[in-house]
Amino acid sequence: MCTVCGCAESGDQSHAHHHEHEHAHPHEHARAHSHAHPHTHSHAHPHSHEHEHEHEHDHAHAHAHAHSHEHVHGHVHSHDHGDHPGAAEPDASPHLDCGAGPAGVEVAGMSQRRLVEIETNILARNDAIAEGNRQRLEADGVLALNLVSSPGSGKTTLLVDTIRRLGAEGVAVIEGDQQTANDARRIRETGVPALQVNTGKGCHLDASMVERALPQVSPPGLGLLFIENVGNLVCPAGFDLGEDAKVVILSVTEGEDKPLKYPHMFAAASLMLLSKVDLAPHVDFDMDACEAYARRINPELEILRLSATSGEGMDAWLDWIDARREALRQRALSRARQHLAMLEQR
Ligand SMILES: Nc1nc2c(ncn2[C@@H]2O[C@H](COP(=O)(O)OP(=O)(O)OP(=O)(O)O)[C@@H](O)[C@H]2O)c(=O)[nH]1
Ligand SMILES: [Mg+2]
Repeated sequence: MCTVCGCAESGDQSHAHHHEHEHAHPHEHARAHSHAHPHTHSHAHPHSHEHEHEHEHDHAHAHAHAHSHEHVHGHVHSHDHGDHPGAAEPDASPHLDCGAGPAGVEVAGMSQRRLVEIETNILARNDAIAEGNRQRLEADGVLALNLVSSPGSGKTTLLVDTIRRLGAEGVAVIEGDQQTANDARRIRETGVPALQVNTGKGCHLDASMVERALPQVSPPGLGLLFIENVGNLVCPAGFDLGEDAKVVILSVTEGEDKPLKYPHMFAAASLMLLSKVDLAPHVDFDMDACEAYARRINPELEILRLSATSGEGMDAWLDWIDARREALRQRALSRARQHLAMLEQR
């Protein structure tokens, strides 16, 4: 973990989604459990300094330091390290696997055991808050979608176009970025309330940030909440925010092997949007291969191809949201029926 970002990106679904085991209501992304946990990743990270204030001016190169500090992106469970599910063909060429230990990550000067302990604590706290968010959102009938991707894959552009098509009523957005309020401003231009969360050196939103943001961005009649996470294909994978589903966006300019290189995100997502397909003729990107890689990581991943610019695929995306909202309604209905039946039995 970097203690700043608290990164516990790990693909450790037993943590990231443990709520799914503990609660009666089904989450469609429970399937993330169904496969083994890839643990190949590398990560450039920010870091924690007790004397943070002393060099706040330095943030622009926060990632370039080679400090030794606490951070965990690893796994807290033991698993077979020979198993790299979803990885590309085994490569016999010499390489350094720094994620092969129980923590799934190395940090100079820290034991694997300590790393595992830190990650476990952070994720347990995060998951408890996320569960509170989820219960609150579900009780209010709000569908919350957590949009995750690398920087610039088109999250905000997609949201703006989605809102224009859906209409602004009952929609709100939480925007996560390290700095600036640019994205929240873009969203507000559509007439939808948006709250910008700046994470500073942090590289993902966590459940506590969403918990604090929610009261500020909940208009009456809220039914659909988009959370645009910090652009980062690594850390946001491990942090449950209380969302109904993670939607991973991958644009055709990024290279089709991203699901293999950054498997945790694709394992955690329920839907992959292959974005900017209007650019496909101009770039060397094999969409079929990309989808096959993504399904190798997560066989149940739903995939849609779209372009906010040309409008291609937007209807299917709106239909997907609708279906998700309907599933949420059905769950609420069935909970209400159960409750009624219980009362009648008394
Ligand atoms: N051609 C094309 N360009 C797009 C599309 N969607 C977004 N873009 C462009 O991609 C760039 C990044 O778009 P954003 O919507 O800001 O991406 P983002 O994922 O929100 O970026 P961050 O919040 O910084 O991570 C902008 O220049 C957009 O105009 C698309 O469907 N087609
Ligand atoms: Mg954005």
